[in-house]
Amino acid sequence: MAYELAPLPYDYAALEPFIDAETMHLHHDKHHQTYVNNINGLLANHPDLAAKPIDDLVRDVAQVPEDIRTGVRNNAGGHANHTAFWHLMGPVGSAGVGGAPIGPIAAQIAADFGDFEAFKKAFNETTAKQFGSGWGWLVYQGGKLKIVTTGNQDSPLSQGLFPILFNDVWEHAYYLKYQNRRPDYLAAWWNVINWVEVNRRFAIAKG
Ligand code: MN3
Repeated sequence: MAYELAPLPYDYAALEPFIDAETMHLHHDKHHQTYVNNINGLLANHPDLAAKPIDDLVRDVAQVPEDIRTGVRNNAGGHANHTAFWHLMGPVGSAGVGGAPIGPIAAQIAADFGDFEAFKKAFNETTAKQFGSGWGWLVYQGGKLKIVTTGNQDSPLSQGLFPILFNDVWEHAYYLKYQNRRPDYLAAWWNVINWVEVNRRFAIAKG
């Protein structure tokens, strides 16, 4: 059973003006589709692996045969990361999207970072410094929230962690609108965060 690219859970223009429709078309229809095509190609002769949910494939990437492991790491990671990323954002103006955090994650952010502004600053500064392509992540480890980055499409799932909130800082995510201004993209992105989804993920991360 091959992996498939699900449609975006909202309109391509739903994240305007913070993320533009053209970027969403390219990012979802071209970049994400390529990861899906690549992972299907890599696993064409490995039906046992191709049967796994994509998050499980990323979680267990160390068990993938060595000759295809790097390809699987990059492309299964790309498919898993982007699938989760689309749901982490929501239409501008919808309930629970943008603004200050709500629910249990709001209290945890206050406990671990002081307040939302301090958390945003820490997340943006850490993620802006990721050299080259990669992701910034909020994870829950040892009873605390922690901000980490990874290169390429590497996921905290492969380290046994369930990411709660994350942003894609590959240039394909922002270059059309923000060019080289990654910090401007990072600052704008908080306007499209779906805090309902963040809380759903936080509950899973806490176990
Ligand atoms: Mn991307």
